[in-house]
Amino acid sequence: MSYTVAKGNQRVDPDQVGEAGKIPEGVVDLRSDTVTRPTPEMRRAMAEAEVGDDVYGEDPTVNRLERRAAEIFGKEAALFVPTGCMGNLICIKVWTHHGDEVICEERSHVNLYELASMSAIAGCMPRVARGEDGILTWKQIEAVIRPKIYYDSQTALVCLENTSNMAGGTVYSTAQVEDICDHAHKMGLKVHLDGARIFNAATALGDHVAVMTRKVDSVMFCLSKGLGAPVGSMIAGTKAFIEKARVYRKMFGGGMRQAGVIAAASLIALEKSPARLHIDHENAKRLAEGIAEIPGLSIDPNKVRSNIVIFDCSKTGKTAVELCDALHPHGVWAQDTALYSVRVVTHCDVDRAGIERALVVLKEVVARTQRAGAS
Ligand code: TLP
Repeated sequence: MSYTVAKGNQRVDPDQVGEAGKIPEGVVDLRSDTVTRPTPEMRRAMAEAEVGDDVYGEDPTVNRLERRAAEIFGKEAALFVPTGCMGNLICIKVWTHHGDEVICEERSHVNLYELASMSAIAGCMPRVARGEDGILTWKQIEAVIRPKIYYDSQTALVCLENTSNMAGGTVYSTAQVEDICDHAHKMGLKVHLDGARIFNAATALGDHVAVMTRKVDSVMFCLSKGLGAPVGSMIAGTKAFIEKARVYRKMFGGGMRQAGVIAAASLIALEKSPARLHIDHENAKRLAEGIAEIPGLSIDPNKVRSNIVIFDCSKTGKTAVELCDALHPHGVWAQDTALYSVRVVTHCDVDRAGIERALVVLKEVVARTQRAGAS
């Protein structure tokens, strides 16, 4: 059996990637906010970064990034990790034992897109619940908690995702998160927050990440998505938690050496990018409103609160892959997320003109596929 990158994901021919890996001129790449390129300021900071061996704790730039992240999140400590997946896995590993269950939303990243690492590596079972628009309530969580009986596997952790990616970037309010934390803690359960896009959630709520994550036991957030850094995520929590997390980071192969080179870009992302995320949200709203007007496509723009737009294309008679393939030659790149679901994500490398162009192309391509279907 051979594995490939899904068609909707890999749109640049790896043998034809241009100079410095640039997306071809004029392409509106809406596949994900992971596609963003470092800004000139980030590249300069990377070139000039002070570095040391981070496995020895000697990289001054990584240390600065970790202190700053902890400070921003109001947590005792933070740890720089290569990816969001590794960050989530480390947190799950710290809070659980083999044989435990982890409660998460059905569409959550830890359940669907982390190659079952919580089972394969941490030895845990995901126990899923379905939340409306990806948002779990305590009632839904409580219903799947295992009784404390010795012949039942035990629930150890609740894992929330804010924003909820595959539910279309929906947002937990701080009150909802805190309600879950209060109840979970009373039952001796820990709460981990996959906050890959926590700054998008903060922008949507007009709240501060330190307030939003006050009660969670650990939080992971990504620097390499909407914040625009080329690589990296952070996890944050108590000092004792981060001490354990550091051990698992090394065990999972994530001990980096002169990582200050990438931490330097991350510091800029952390300080500067949150303030501009509202632009991505406004662009996502415009995109959703435009998509809602295209015959054959369905989305409720009122539900779009951050930078992710997921629409249904079943009425076009085309699958999501077929639609993404049809858009591609016209320079609009989108990603299929289910048979008839297409995801478009706004980010700092797409401006309003790009959004308008994507809408024109989308309208024309859908109309053409429907005409072709009718003839
Ligand atoms: N999300 C990617 C894909 O893996 C789906 C994307 O394009 O959105 N948590 C959440 C909520 C995420 O969306 C992602 C990545 C991760 C964790 C993992 O981050 P990385 O890719 O850095 O391991």
